[in-house]
Amino acid sequence: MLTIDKRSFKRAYKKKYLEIHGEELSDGSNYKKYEALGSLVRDYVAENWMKTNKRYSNTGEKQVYYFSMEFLLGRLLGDALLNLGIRDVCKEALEDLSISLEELENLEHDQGLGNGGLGRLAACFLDSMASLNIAGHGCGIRYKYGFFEQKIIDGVQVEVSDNWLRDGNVWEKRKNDKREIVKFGGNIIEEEINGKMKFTHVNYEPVLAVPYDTPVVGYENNTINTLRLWSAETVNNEFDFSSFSRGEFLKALEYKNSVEAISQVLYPDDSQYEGKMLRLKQQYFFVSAGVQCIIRRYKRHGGDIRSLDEKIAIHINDTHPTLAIPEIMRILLDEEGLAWEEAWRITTNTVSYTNHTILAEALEKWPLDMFKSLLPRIYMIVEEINERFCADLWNSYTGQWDKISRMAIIADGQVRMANLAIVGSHSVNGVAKLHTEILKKQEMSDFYYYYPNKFNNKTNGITHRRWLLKTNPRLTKLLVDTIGEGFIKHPIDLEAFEKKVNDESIQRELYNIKKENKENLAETIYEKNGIKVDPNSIFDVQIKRIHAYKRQILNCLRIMDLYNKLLENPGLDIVPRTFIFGGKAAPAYHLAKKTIELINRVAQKINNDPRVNDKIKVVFLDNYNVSLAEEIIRATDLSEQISTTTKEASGTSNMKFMMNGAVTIATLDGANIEIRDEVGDDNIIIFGLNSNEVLNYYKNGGYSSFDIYKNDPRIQSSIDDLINGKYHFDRERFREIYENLIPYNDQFFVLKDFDSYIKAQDRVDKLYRDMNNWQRMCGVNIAHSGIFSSDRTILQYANGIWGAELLYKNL
Ligand code: 26Q
Repeated sequence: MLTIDKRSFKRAYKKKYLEIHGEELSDGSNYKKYEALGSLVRDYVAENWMKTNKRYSNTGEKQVYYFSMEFLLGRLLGDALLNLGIRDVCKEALEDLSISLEELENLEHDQGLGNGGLGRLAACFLDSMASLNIAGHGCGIRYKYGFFEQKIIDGVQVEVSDNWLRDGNVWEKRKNDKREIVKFGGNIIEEEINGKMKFTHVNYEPVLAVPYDTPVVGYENNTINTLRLWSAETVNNEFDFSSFSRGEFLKALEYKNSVEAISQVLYPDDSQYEGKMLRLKQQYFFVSAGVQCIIRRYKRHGGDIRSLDEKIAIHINDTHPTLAIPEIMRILLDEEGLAWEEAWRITTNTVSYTNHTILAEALEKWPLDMFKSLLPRIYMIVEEINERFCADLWNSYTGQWDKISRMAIIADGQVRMANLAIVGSHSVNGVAKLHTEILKKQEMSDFYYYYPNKFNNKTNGITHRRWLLKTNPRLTKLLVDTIGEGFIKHPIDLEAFEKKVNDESIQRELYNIKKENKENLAETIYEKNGIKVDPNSIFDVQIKRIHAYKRQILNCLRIMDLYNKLLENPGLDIVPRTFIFGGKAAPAYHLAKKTIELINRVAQKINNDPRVNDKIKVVFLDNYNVSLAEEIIRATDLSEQISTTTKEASGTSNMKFMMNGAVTIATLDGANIEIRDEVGDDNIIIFGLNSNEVLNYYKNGGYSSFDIYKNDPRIQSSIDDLINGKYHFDRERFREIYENLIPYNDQFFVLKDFDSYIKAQDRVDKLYRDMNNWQRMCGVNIAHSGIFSSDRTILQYANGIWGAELLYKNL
């Protein structure tokens, strides 16, 4: 922990300001003040960063590398100040200088190198690894453009590029001396030398991978780990001036652009299979650079290549980095000269894999010819892995062609990344109990029966440092005042709060804290959307990627239904509600974009109808990202977790909401099940089909949305409102949504769950009227949220998968 007093902080800050801007502090803009503060904090971090790296070299402790296409970090300044333990000093010192720390913090551009849950999980895991003193580092891509910025124009999502590096990035450090070369295309020459095969890669296109390192600050423990993100450059970065004289400069420029394209953009797509060559290039690019650099460092410190797996763990975040498996094999075979069997043992012991989705569309498969021409040597290795694996399968399942072809890594002209990830790793985990059970019993059952010991569950978690301490200082203070500081290092100790939740004065405090947070959010809503919302109404929130399986449509239909009821019966006694939505749709995902438009149209209609305005309002907040999530989550009364059961692998916002004292309305899907088990049925509102019912419908059919539509006049009128011009003069505008629900028979059981959802919402209305009991429920949720700290999750990964010793225990 850094000790620094206010006076020396002020002195250092003024000096820093002068140093980087060449002018006096009082003259500068807030952004310049932010830059100086960021730069000073980075200086504070630098020494411990170096010491941590030294410690890792000296102790030889196992190094864990978390490979991920996405890291959704959000802003870093507040996090760093909190974890360094200097936030209060810094805040007070800046106040003396008439500077507001919050204002500076809000100027930082979100680091949005991720789509959603998977990317944010990676960020939470980095924070927990550093805070638990685990030598765990991130490896990914430094996208020049992050996840697109969303604007809503006329109710419609418009995507704008996220040029997050435009004003510089104080946190990253370019490391020229740690560059790697990644080879694409070309041919492989095979020769036999002294009875051994030798493979030489020729005519390839070399791409330079340049690392940029970002410090990951552990909580008050002096540990600073590293997130290493790779950027693609041409090997000869300078312009070849001779090409000018030959008039070939356009070609040279084209080449430069094509190389740099590799780290240009994050694919804004977390649902559909995108068969883009560029994405395959991105995957091999960062995985190859990462693996080469890990092995180089390991050898530099005298490590024996034969015991690599004892000192290195590589974790792959979904299948996106699966090429790490053949890449390690390539280095062990071709560069280290190991025999296949030994290389395979080392590789599989090193790699572990997490699956994050059971949506079939999201399973990655690559066309063989693309794979072969882009990665010729890697393809040969994958082919051999497949041949050996299929031969083993043949021994166990002789004659069972169907099973063998289902399990094969290469089949139907494609390379199946999930199969490669399972075969080439020693551990496969799901991210919540139900999800893991579905993987074992359904999606991956062939593999589960073949490798029962590889499969395990690691229920997701979130870092309570960002999502409670940083996000909700008011609630944190109440918790510290009532149960002491222990929970900060041991979040499970939040349980002590349960004893206090029947205390009326605590209930009142919880109410007041939520009220203040709601007032702040109401201001933001007014600034962003010009809508006045009542902080006394129930803040009912659904924020997440827009996707059919997450069922924003169910929520929206229920609002349309409530609106109809209020028009029919203006005296209807309901607790006023503000429905808040946020989330981005993949640009090519038509239905999701229509959903956004529908919500905005419904909002427009309802918000402008004075007949219902003292009862309901609807708000769609644009450009949902980590920073906006922080503001919304601490101000939420009701957390909507209403996915079609079996479809949401875990969900993590559900955990953030409960930790901030929201009550959840949920289906028994993903980690909602574990949340229910923790808080008990009285403190969560559950509705809808259970997993067996859903699986049964998928397997045996028997569901007809039309029957429900026909027999329930209430549902019928809301559905008809989609196409009768009520929400858009162009009646065709929302036909796609209508068709998904009725003629296409509602794949996600929106109509089936509708009635039970309405009843659950009526229960919410009743419960909210008893404010003491509601706050008691909120308190129980907070008290039971400690288990969902990612510290718990990371300890389970460290002990159960990585075998990472906790040399510097901080528990
Ligand atoms: C695949 C191919 C081509 C282009 C993009 C993709 C792609 C990109 C991102 C596929 C999937 C993703 C991201 C998936 C994701 O975020 N899954 C979520 O992971 C969370 C953390 O485990 C879970 O809590 C969520 O339930 C799960 O949806």
